[in-house]
Amino acid sequence: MPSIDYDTAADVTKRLEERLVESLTGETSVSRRTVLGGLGVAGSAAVGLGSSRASATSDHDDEDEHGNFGAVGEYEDLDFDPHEFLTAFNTGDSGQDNVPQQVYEEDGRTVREFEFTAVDTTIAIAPGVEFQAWAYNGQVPGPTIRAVEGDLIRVKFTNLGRHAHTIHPHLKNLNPRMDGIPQNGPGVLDTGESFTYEWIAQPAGTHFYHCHSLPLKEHIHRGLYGTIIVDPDPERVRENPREYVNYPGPITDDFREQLVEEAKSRNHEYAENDAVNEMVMVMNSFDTNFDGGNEVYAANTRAFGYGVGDTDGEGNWTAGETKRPIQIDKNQRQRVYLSNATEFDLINSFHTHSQFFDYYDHGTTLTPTNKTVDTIMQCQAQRGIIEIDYSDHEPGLYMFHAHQSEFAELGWMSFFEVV
Ligand SMILES: [Cu+2]
Repeated sequence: MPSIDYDTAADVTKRLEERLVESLTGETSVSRRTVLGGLGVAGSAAVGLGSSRASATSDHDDEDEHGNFGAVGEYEDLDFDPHEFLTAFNTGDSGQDNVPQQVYEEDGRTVREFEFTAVDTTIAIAPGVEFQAWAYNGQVPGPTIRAVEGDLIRVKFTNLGRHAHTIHPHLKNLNPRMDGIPQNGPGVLDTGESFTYEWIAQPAGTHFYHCHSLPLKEHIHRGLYGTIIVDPDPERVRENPREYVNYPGPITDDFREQLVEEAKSRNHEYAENDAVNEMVMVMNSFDTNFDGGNEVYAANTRAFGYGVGDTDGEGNWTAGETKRPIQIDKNQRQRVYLSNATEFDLINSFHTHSQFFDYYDHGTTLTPTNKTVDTIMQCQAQRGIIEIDYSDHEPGLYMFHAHQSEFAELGWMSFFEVV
């Protein structure tokens, strides 16, 4: 493949990235997106943009308001790697080192137990640009939880942040005490408090979780959100196929088997799932000057995180920088679990270049809700599954990005590298 494509792609990524960082440091003359106050970036030295809050307008910028002082957990983790996050599923059996977890049986049901801790931390959202985040287990997005339909998800949650937090799951939840809202069950958890949430994993699909403390928009955009994937149970699909299709016609035996096979491909406990390359992308954004509008957009936190950096054109990327395209095997089935955690903007979107894909809104059906599209949009907390087939494409770089062009230019633009 001609390396000029790589050079051009690297150049585009670099120029956009430089422009974004410049706009954040007030060196260009761009509108409300210029950071308030006299911030300066020296070389690649990191600056805490969150510290500019004193000079920014905000109706909620005072730590004292919540009266929560005391022991405060602090992660200094600036090493979040969006490439590792992309494929980091926490199933109870296996997952990330910073997510204590286990699987066991209880009353005939599989329990997948996780320990979550909310902390105040600093995350890198672009080269040299830091954001004062609130984060589950010190990372944004929060850890991806993965369970099988009908399992019990048990989350032992401790709040070590300075504000009061909860975990609210977008699941079908039969017990109001477990809803993670201020008005029910344990309510909000103050600094140092703990509560164990228990949720049945249902329905099968791609779901969302987030803090539900007030003011909601700040607690979400600061970083307290993540994805819950509920794998369909193939045996249940065989018995209740009608629940997994948006199709009123007859369910033939062949169709039923087709649905069961599809469910196996989605279930991490089945070999059929090993054949699929699965990724999690959480579309997110950052209001670095706390003016109620976003300055930086991304999938999985790092602006242009899957853009093109320095390369020799043969898939060898310069070490030390996480920025590189998502490399995929063209002969493997590709599945993206996509969630929208963007605050302040009404919608976000996902668009592929030179390519069309199938989309399963909320991931709750085993047949696509949108067939052969190249753009889908999600409102906040909406999520779904994208399945992309590159088997007939030539190897090389294929761009994907939000088709709000502003979001793309401010960080939400990346590439698949098809090999
Ligand atoms: Cu919160």
